[in-house]
Amino acid sequence: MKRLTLLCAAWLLTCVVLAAPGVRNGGGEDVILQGFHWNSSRTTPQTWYEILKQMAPTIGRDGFTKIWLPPAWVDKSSWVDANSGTSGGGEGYFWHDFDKNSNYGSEPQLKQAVDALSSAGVQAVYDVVPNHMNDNLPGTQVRFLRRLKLWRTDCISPTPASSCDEGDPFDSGKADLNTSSPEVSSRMMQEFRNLRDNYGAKGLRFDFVRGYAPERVNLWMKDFGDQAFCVGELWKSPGEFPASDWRNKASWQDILKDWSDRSRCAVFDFALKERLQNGSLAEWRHGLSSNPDPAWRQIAVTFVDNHDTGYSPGQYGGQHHWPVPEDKRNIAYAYILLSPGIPTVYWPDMYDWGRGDLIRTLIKLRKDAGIRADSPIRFQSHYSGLVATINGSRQRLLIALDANLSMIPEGFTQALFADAERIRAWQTRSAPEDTTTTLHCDNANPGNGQAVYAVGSPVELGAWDPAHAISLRPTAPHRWSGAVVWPTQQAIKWKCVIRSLSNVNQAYWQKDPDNSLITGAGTEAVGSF
Ligand code: 7SA
Ligand code: CA
Repeated sequence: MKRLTLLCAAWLLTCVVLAAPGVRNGGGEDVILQGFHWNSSRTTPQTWYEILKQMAPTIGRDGFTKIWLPPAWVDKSSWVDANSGTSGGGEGYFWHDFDKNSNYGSEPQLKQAVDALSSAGVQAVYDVVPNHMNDNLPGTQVRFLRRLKLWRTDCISPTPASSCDEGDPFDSGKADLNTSSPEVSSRMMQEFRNLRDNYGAKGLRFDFVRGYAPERVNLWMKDFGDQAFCVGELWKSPGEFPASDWRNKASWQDILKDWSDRSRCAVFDFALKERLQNGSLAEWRHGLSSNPDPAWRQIAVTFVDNHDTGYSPGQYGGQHHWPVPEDKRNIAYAYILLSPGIPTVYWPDMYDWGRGDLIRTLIKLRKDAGIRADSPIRFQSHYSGLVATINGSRQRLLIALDANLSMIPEGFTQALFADAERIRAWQTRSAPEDTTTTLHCDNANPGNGQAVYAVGSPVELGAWDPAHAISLRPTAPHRWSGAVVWPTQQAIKWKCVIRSLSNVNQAYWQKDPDNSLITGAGTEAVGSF
């Protein structure tokens, strides 16, 4: 009887876990292609949808599992910015109707492109823009009557605008829709269902999510498909929140995780983007995609650039609001494609600017290793540049980006050397679980300006290079200790070493023989001078 009770309890627990409303991140094994750039709506003589249909087999073969399509709704806006001397409009972000005959091509061409992509194993994620619409041009499928407070501006006087907008205004807010109005919200829901049922939409990219409530996105997604993929574009730095708002003092990661928790959607990793732009290589680890908590890693849709931040082929070079510099683009793609999170590749980087071979190789390496959105990543910060191990479901990867890692640890085979060896990756056959071992060095008497380190065969201990040994700290008289996280069941050799704090080459080694251990066999190991 007892055994039966246990089985039932386990079954119930499994049900609860499975039923728990998880984040709609597509399962965490996707590689996404941003299937357009800023000038894609202006391509000639072919329409963009014709190009997508033609490229569909290539896109599938290159390893992409999802494609982010531009907004499908017709946009006949046009604007000139006298200050910057630029102009634009028609890209879909100032749409006036749900009509799918847009500057990207005709409705039949859209359907043919999506069918071709689906046949190539690539799912369509549609970009949707519920925050605002062009209030100057009449639509036929969308007729919001101004009398029902359907627009933000209808509520500005005498009631405050906030009563008609669940978030920020786009520009002046004149074009903002009141997404909390039942008529607006249900009309959007109807259109999302239409994209799903008649246009092959397997997921949605929500534009300008700062402009409406995350809970609204959750409501729409419950109707569109509670397990379908969704990703929000929350591009809003902490400083853009009012001083009274907790997010004004929070990190980019906290702001993104809060939005994802409330919408239950994945989110573009602007925390990583900010580090790519402003941080050193060693600080790229502070993106959402490398957070120590897998629940944070798994919501991160990583990218190097997109149609706003990056350059685009064609007029004005696109928008390039915040581009990653040319000399960092290859290592940035190596990082997002071999790391946790859900990587997104920007179309021109893949198909216009000649880094397609590198990206194709990186995608294959990612898939062979079984790297997922929540895969564990461990940074080996005792090297320069970026050195990390990533535990895929099938292989363990070691990556070294612009790093001074010279000796390669046992068990790894070379997988990729690229970009003048600024990108190096090795793989192991299996990806065992990690385990933690505390190392102790006894009879240690470091002098002034000296400290005690552990050095040894694995990359975690500097691959026998004292310059990359890990530092220990005093935990008892003449005992220095430190914890190391590494794969279990590995035969390790190591030594205690006293090293000068100022000169890495001045090292006093523990006498032979090496200390040796099998990781996971115990929780600690002792060496002695
Ligand atoms: O500056 C870059 C970063 O530097 C870093 O050092 C900073 C970062 O914080 C800093 O650390 O990032 C800042 O700047 C970003 C870019 O502006 C901001 C970000 O919040 C801020 O921190 O990102 C915002 O702007 C992006 C373009 C948005 C983000 O969601 C938003 O947060 N991206 C998405 C949203 C839209 C709009 O749907 C799209 O915009 C993007 O492609 C999409 O990805 O309302 C009626 C009306 C009047 O009010 C106006 O006066 C009138 O002029 C209409 C007219 N507005 C026109 C615009 O002036 C014109 O530019 C409009 C009709 O057309 C154009 O708007 C374009 C927009 O320029 C373009 O980017 C829009 C519609 O066609 O489509 C695109
Ligand atoms: Ca709004």
